Amino acid sequence: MNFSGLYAATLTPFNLDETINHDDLASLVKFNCESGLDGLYVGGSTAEAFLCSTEERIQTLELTAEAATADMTLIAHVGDISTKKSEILARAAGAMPYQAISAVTPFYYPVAFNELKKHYSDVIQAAGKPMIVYNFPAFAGMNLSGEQINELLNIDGVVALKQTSANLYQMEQVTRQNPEKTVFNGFDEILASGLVAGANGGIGSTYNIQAQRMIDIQAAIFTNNAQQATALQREANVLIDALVGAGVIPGLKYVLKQKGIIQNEHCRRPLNVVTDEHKATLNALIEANVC
Ligand code: HMN
Repeated sequence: MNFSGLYAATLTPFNLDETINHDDLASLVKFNCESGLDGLYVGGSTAEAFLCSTEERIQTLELTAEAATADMTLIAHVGDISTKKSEILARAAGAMPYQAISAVTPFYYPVAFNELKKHYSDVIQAAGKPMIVYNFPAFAGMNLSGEQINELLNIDGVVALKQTSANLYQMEQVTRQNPEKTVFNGFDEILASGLVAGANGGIGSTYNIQAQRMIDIQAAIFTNNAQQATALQREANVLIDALVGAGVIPGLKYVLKQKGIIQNEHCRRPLNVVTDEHKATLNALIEANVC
């Protein structure tokens, strides 16, 4: 199966008491299914996965798969710092209608590269589904070289890479050296540049509120319209700058609530609460139809 395309990294709506709000979750999944995107990347950083228990992460995967329409490609993020926990999540995702799994490189404890390769093989085996390796040096703290990324892409069962890095030279090298693999751009603020460097699609949090713009950026690049792609990326980045200022996850939830797609904007502590100043910035962008 070809996984290339654009995917929204899903959010997990919470009630004020930090329990998962099922109605909001279903509503957001339906909204994303009607956005023209190719699929959903479920249970990743944007979903506050590392603030949730393993049971909650499995429940979120279940609820999303139930609410999603059949035309969406579903990727389950099962990454964790523990191989054992990742295997539990992978086994659960393996039994659900997900087309692939993905896992961020384990963080916090230093892991030798051989152990990292074994981690991915074990998780792939537990799921019995194709794996998308998730490289995110800034948060995961693991700075993989191009050669190491190539080695990970050559593990049995690895079909793709989610490259959340602003290193566009590495993006070009990895896509050139692995033409048969899918490589996703992971930072929305450089989608146009990532696609020019060779990415075959993107996965991002801000796609939840600017799906059409991301689709248009990809279309502009694929039709050799660099000027149009730059203009659209600049529009996108005005919004992304405001979200980064507010805190990306709380900011996205705030916008989705203002637009009536979810009713509860709460995040898991200790994530930020959006300040009045940032609310005003986001409100102005909503009023100006930027999102
Ligand atoms: C996920 O794991 O949920 C996402 O795929 C992560 C995604 O790459 C986002 N990265 C982070 O949140 C760190 C981006 O969409 C990011 O939010 C966006 O580029 C704004 O910086």
